[in-house]
Amino acid sequence: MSLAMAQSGGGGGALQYEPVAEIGGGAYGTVYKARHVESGQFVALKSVRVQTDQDGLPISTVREVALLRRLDQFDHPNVVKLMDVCATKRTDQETKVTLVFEHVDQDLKTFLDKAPPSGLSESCIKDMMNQLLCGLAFLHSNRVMHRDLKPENILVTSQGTLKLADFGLARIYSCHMALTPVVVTLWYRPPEVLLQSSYATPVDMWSTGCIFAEMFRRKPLFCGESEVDQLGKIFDLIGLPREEEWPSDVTLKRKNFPPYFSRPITDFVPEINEQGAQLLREMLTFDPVRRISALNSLEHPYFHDDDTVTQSNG
Ligand code: 0RS
Repeated sequence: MSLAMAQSGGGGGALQYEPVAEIGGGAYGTVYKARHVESGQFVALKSVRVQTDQDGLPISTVREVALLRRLDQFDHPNVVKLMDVCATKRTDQETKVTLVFEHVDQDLKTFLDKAPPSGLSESCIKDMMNQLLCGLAFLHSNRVMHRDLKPENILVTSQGTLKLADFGLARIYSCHMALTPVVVTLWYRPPEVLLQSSYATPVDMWSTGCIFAEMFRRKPLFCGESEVDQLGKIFDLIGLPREEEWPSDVTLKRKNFPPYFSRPITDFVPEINEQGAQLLREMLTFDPVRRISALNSLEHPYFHDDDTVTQSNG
């Protein structure tokens, strides 16, 4: 690990790459498309500034980058590849860490925006959901959660391979984010995060449910403008949770909400089939403990019973 971080001293570091265009900016800083000068290969560069103590990098950054590198060795097809890490010392108190990723041409948001008016085919949605869940099951089995899964950070290659990006740096980001007044989207946030109650891997399964619905609708499922508004939109579908289900350690009380009743998924996603609707319900479960996992989702009949119509019609 320390080897990789020290590399920029002798190996040329970020200078090996020439910037091509800005891909996007956000709470994390800016991501650039760049070209590796020697090979001509395109990469995505992300730089994060980290505050350092007397000698070198804070241990949390070293640990997070080491985790990303360890994950990368598995070479999972549905997780974006980390090709290099460069560290450039700025001052005694600040080091710039540049992460070099494989570059992918499109994000899922653009892919959905460009879909034909008739929408995505059932088989395309199934394939993309399967890939998304494979990537997530891999991250979760390595005890990494994404925390901010959304169509903008899910990438789609020209071959139709889906790849998760922008995960595993939550601690590096948080010090930066606290200082950066960017609007973060609430649309993919689960109730427990909106209520500031708990944060674990089920967080990503809620976001996955929102994205599953969006693949059919080609517009987001819950577009809240504030935490309370977001929760209201969620309860309008899943119903107001029972008092026993409401977390006890939160400031927002159940009585602040009107008595919503659960509605059929098909009110919101008319195109979804019965098994898809079942799976989606299990993803959009209020209680994170009872919410379906990525691994169990992959086992769901939605992915395995090919011909639902024929079967149910005899
Ligand atoms: C309209 C908001 C959207 O190759 C894209 C790539 C893209 C990458 C790539 C590879 C590895 C990242 C990007 C990455 C790293 C934070 C990230 C946050 C979000 C997304 C990726 C991140 N605006 C235009 C289209 N767009 C998203 C923003 C694209 C399009 C092509 N190729 N990222 N993003 N890691 N860190």
